Amino acid sequence: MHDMNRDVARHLRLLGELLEISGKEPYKIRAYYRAADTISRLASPVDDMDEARLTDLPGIGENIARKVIEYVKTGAIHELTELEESVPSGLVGMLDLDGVGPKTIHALWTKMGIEDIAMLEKAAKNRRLRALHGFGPKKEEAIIQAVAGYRRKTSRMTRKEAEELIGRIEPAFPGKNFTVAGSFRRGRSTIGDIDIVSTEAPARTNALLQEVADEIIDQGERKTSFSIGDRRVDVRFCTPAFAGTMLLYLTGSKQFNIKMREIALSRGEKLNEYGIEDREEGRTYTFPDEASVFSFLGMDYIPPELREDQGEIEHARRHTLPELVRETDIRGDLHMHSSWSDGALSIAELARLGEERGYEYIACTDHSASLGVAHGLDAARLAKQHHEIEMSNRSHSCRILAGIEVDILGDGSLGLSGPVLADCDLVIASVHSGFKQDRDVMTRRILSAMENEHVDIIGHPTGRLLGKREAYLVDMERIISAAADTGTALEINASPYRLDLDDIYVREAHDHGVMLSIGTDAHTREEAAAIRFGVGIARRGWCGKQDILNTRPFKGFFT
Ligand code: DGT
Ligand code: CA
Ligand code: CA
Ligand code: ZN
Repeated sequence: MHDMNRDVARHLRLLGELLEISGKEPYKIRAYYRAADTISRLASPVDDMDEARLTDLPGIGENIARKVIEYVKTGAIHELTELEESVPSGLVGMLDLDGVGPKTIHALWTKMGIEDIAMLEKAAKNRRLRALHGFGPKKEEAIIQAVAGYRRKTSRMTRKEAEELIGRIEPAFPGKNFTVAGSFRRGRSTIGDIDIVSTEAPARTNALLQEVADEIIDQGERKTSFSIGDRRVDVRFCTPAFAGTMLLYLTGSKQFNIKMREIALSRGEKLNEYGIEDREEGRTYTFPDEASVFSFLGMDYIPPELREDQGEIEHARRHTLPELVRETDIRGDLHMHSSWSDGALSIAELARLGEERGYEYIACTDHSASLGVAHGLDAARLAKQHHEIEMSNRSHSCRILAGIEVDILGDGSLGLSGPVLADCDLVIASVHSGFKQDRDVMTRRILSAMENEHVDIIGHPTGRLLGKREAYLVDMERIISAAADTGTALEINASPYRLDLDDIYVREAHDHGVMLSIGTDAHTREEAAAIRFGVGIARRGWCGKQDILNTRPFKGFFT
């Protein structure tokens, strides 16, 4: 369809929907829907139709024809703009919910004052909708489900959710011959959909997928798409002979693929999923793995985490790629909570967990007692904790560092006094309250924490919670340059719900010579394994071993 026709149809439909939401005359509304339908089916573009030609079309009268022309000329329909401004802005968004139409929205709004998805969800969960004519417990439940589905569709997955989904999909690949590609393989902090390259027999996998998929979107010998838990999965089948180019293509990113294809072209070669065609020789080379593709093109192997067309391709051609930090380089976790505050593990359990993970040290960084965080430690309890840590360190090879995660208060001062902080081995300072401050205030607040001589690390520097809370407003450029000046490390909080700092800031920090520190913020055993997510982000930020604080051996850690 023509872009313009699609836009015009969408705007006419929205005009009808808004009229219906506001409770206007039904005949007028139907006219807009009908006109939208007509235009969306039209073979020729409306751009160059005059009023006479438009009114010849079925269902389009003078009034609507003028609106079409107005849209083509100005990119807007005045009446629609006015209508949009006259109703609460959240009403239209409710149209995105499965099974909720303009008529329902009209009733919800006028009879219950519901103006957006959040209010609707709350009313459904509090069982208030059933008071409305035509609504019952079933409909309430359907709305709760529709909101959940909408949230999943519009939000990206955490890496944890993606891993859980992959675990559910695995049985469809009994030979284990599959690789998860796409943004997941590149180590991105959030995942849109899951892409898989498989060398298994398509027929068998397709049959097995019937068991794990919620809905098969499209099934074939070359590719299959399905949904699971409202998430999308794309599978590409290939033979081992050309798995290299297939995996390279499906790992992306798109920008990376485009640049790689350009490089091949400049050599007189055509790169695609199936191989590299030498146009002069008229033959196609195939590659069983990615390494052989890179070497054929005269490049060093580019780790998936760097494949974003951010300079890595040029470095690979000049053989100057950095050596990235690996999970095995990590000698300890610099952010964990114990049962002294809101964690599940005792100090001794932390030490044993560290031994199991092969760590030399773990920083126990419980919360300080101040506004906002439950079970925080005051100076007296912190001193008691230090005693317990000393005891543990006598009998465990994994040393516990007596750390603290101290609150950065609203005015930039810290939740514990200087002498108390001086007694700690490691001080993380974090914002846990007053997220709504404006950019300049927040920036100065964090800067003053960095200037405090006792602060070693700024915890989760932007404060975002993926899918739940936006980062607070803060000037990261200034934070990064102050980190360089004061020698304060910035945390890569490895929790899959945070991943904060994210890759772009990590790269910037790295470029400014700032030290980064990876901590899981774990409150349980399982969460300690999140360190791998943090390492992925560090790699995406071009960090080597030397850029990460906790690759340092325990001896020399404080020097
Ligand atoms: P996502 O799913 O939003 O987290 O991000 P990706 O990177 O996984 O993107 P997706 O799933 O749309 O596509 C998977 C890979 O396929 C992508 O990383 C590169 C490749 N790809 C997708 N679309 C294009 C395209 O238009 N051109 C080229 N050259 N490659 C593409
Ligand atoms: Ca994807
Ligand atoms: Ca995809
Ligand atoms: Zn925290």
